[in-house]
Amino acid sequence: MPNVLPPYGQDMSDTFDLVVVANRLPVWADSGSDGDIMWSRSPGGLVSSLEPALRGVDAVWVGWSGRYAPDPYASDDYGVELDPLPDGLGPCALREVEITREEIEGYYEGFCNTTIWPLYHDAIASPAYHRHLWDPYVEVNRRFAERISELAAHGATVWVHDYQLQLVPRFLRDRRPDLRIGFFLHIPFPPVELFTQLPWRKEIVEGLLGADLIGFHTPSGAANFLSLTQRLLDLDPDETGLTLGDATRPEGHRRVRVGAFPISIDTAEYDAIARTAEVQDEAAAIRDKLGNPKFVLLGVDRLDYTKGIDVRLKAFTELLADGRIKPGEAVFVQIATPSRENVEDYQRLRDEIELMIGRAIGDHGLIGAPPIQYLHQPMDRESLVAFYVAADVMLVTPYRDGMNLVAKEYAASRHDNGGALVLSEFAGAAVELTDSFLVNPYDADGVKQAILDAMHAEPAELHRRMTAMRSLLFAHDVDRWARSFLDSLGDIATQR
Ligand code: ADQ
Repeated sequence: MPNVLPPYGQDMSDTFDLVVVANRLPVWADSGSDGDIMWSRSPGGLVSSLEPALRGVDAVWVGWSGRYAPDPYASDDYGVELDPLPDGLGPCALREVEITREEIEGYYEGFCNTTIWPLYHDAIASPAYHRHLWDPYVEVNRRFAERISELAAHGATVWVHDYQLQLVPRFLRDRRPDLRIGFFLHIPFPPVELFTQLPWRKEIVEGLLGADLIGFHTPSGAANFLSLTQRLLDLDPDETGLTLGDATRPEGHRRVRVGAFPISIDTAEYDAIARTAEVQDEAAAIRDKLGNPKFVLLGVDRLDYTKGIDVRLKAFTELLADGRIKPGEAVFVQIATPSRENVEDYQRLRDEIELMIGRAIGDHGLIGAPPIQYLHQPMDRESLVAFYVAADVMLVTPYRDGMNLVAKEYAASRHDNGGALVLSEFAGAAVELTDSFLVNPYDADGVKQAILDAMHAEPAELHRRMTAMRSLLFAHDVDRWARSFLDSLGDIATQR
């Protein structure tokens, strides 16, 4: 398959055995100041997560490219040569779904990020329920389904990802009952009491039930979904899914399997990167530049209000104020990737976080030795791993998180079996990483105590905890995640 993103409408004859569908394509278009489009690898780790599933298969990735339709910079040749493809994509073909600027405002910035995202994260921010945001969500989901049905070979496997595309399974099944359809949700699925606030709750549940397999990160996400099917649609779920018996549908009786598939990382790759001399040197240089404090604490997140960056900043600042962390004893480094900068809640969050950091530095800083260092910038993987290697304590304190890959990346990078992970109970990762220092992010004193416990634990204790977490991550890596999802989907389809 050539490395080409073809012009719209010129690739109708190609069909594929595996169709991966996500809001974003793995390559991303940015408009340069001269009007040219520049292509880069998309932010976010879905590409690396799916790489094993794409290897050696006749696959296509369907998504939005970041350019608006109709493209203001369109030339005669709307296609673009992508040679070489970003690492890890192998020979996967890419196909774009056309979305206008206005639709992105309603569908993505609106319904996805101001309705679904907060609602599914415990309504930490108030979800917006607006009909003018719902309509573009339906429209764009329908367009994805149309595009997929053009591209999927007869009997193909379609794997739909995440909260932006919850209606796609139903729309797709209506058009193409021959397909095996899997859906995976990367964020938490909320409890019934919260979900039922949504005016379009039935439509979303019915949309998801178009899939053969619906995967969540945790058993509680799966259980929440199953109880909703009973409450809203009067269905009769069991522990592993439900059987739909609708004689009016072309497929008649159909089993939908629902389960937990906790995503993971390429553990061996993080381990290998961390072992390189370059990364080891870089880690030593980071500690050096920080003034070689006794303790380096680290946070790494997208700048998102769900991540509890404020939780750890408050705890660390109070520990300085209480004198339980001495001046110069510890430095807290917070790395935050810019995120969703067009959404108002995110603009406000950035101001709040930066105000907290400024105050803490003003109140507790020494000349030439601020207790907090803040980087609001994306970083390449090697540099990130160098920070993981340099950090004595990793702080992962989300109010709610589907999984949280940073927690796993930190443990995978600690081939010395050192370092301590402070982890929120409300991250999906807490189900597996029970040897971390688990905290309730709403309990300020508990978070402070856990940070102190992590800083002062005996090396043998840290070694025991880290060894256990690493062995789990080597056994359950991302390769296994992708294979187990696709194998389960294959099993169901053959039982049909
Ligand atoms: P995210 O909310 O984006 O993902 P997370 O799982 O932590 O959260 O993944 C973030 C990724 O971005 C990590 O791989 C991390 O290394 C990277 N990253 C963070 N800061 C960075 C920086 N400054 N520069 C470069 N890279 C950076 C959603 C859900 C999660 C779920 C994942 C996967 O919200 O709960 O774990 O999907 O399903």
